[in-house]
Amino acid sequence: MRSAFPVAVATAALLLASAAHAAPKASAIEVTQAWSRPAAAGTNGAGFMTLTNHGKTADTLVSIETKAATQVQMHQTSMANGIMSMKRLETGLALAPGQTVSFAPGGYHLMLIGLTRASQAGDKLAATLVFSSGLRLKTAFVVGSGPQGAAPSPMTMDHMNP
Ligand SMILES: [Cu+2]
Repeated sequence: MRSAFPVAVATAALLLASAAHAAPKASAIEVTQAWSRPAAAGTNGAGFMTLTNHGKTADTLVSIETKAATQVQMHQTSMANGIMSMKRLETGLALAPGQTVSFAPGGYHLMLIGLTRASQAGDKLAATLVFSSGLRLKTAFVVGSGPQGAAPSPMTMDHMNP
């Protein structure tokens, strides 16, 4: 039975392929309330959202991919002695099991550096959140849907003079 080996190999390949294409299991990380502010093309925008880790293992948001900006960085705004400053989260943002982290004005935010086009209220900036586990979470930042609606962003101006 010379054919037994090739058949076994083919079956194994098939099993691997079906595993890879299995319906994506419900993601352990949930992203909610993703929003941004209206901004002009070429300027820097900010993205906000809430992340919840429903899983049993820690994961880290390591990068954000989007066609809406030339680069996306994770920043943290902090206030010390009345002076606001921002620092880049170089190693990403870790989420412990059960932890919820909000990106919100005055705290964590995504810097959308070099917006590729103007965005106005109602637009959706599609993005993919990439985690250290390999999880890729698609989301959309809805422009003008945040707590301050379509109000202009004082933070955007801060970002022009980092
Ligand atoms: Cu920033």
